[in-house]
Amino acid sequence: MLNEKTLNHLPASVQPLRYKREDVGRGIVHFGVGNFFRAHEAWYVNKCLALPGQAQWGIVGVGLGGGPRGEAKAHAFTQQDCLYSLTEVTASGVRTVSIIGALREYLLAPADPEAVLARLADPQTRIVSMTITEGGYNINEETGQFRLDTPAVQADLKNPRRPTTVFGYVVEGLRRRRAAGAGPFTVLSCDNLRSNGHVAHEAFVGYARALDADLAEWIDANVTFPCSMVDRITPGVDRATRDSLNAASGLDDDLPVLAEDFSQWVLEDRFCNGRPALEQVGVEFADDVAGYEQVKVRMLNAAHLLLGSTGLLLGHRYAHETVEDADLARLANAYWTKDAMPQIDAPAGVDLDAYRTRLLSRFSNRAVADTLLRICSDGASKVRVFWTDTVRRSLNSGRDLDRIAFGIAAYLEMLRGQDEKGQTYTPIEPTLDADQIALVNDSDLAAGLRLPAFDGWRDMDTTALDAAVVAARRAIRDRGVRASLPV
Ligand code: CS2
Repeated sequence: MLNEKTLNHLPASVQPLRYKREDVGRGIVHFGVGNFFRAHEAWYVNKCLALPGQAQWGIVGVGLGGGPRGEAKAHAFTQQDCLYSLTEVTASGVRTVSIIGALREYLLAPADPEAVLARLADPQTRIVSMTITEGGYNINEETGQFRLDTPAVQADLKNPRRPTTVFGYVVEGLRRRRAAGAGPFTVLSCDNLRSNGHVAHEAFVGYARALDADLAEWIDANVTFPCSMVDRITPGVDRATRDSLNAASGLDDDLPVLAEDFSQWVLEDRFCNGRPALEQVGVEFADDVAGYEQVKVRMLNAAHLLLGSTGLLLGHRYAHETVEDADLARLANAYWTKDAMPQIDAPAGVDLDAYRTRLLSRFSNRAVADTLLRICSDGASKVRVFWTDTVRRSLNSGRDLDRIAFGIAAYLEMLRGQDEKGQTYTPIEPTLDADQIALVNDSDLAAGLRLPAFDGWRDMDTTALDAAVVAARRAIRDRGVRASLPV
């Protein structure tokens, strides 16, 4: 088993740690220790730890979800002393395996809330980062404000010293620090959101305001919320993938992660209490992170959702199958060149056409074997984040709405859980209840447009768009996906 004892006996092809594990401190607390975080932030920090003077920046991972799954995950991390391997694979199949030791400790919040609060309050903690998903910030899309009315938030507001949400934990941690004179930490969102730092600011200060106006003011004045653009395609790892990763690496790792070789992180340099020397390990610092975010979300993520929905309906299951399908590659190119690229204000130096070509190659990476169900999971939140800007701009400019309407139609048809070959699959939609999902089976093909996914442009006149979505759904059903592609 991979752990500190076996670290000295790694297969020769595996890149070992380049620092002493026992020297690694706990400068960062991270909420949401998923595969993406383990292949992205933890990978960059792992490289930093090998640089002189950087040992303090180890990471304490926090899992908020309890139950058997949460417990099993915590157990696996503990067994392995929080070590795991990352396999990076190029589009031509070349693999590099390295051990990541940046995760110093893993805390399961429901099992020991006080341990998490103590870490947050500890002056050693200087950054609190998070990957809590696009839909995880509890923001009302129409008002842009933090929602105080959800049961979990209400429970934390009633019992703020024993929180259960990330908002409750972080704000209670900050309350303790303020009381002890320990100073603030940076709150760093690493989710795919437009202006994720501003969204995080709204969420955490919004929660604090409902609790204690003075504390909210202190947070507002002292804590920074840098925006960041994060990018690395990281598939889920099931049992079969785990076994094949271990067979290839020669390791016995219960928690291996797989990712493409590409990685990008663009950050605003606003850290109120120091930061690792990330600029030395490939992280870019920029004032205009929103520009990079726009490019990434509207080019990569939006196309992912479009290809994912359409691909599933056609019977594909993996991302690479969609770009190997000439019709779908044409669809993606049409979306990029006609809908996305003309409307994006790219930061200086970003060549959108080169970015597009690169995306096609990244999506074609077979060894990553990224599933379309993962890509479409929580589509209800992703539509809002990935498509809203493009839809609003298209409605405003009077452009043709063909591909956008088709994308929405394909997403709604995909939610029905059956492809054109009659095979069924289960879409993953954690924010939709059964009644909402049932809207996609209503005989009125416009009913699906009532889903909250589409709230982002309800203030506009959408008559033409709605009609085009209904027509595209009808065409998909009557003529099939291929004959309905708007390219
Ligand atoms: C995907 C992303 O799930 C999705 O929406 O588009 O997870 C994508 O793989 C990452 O954002 C790549 O950085």
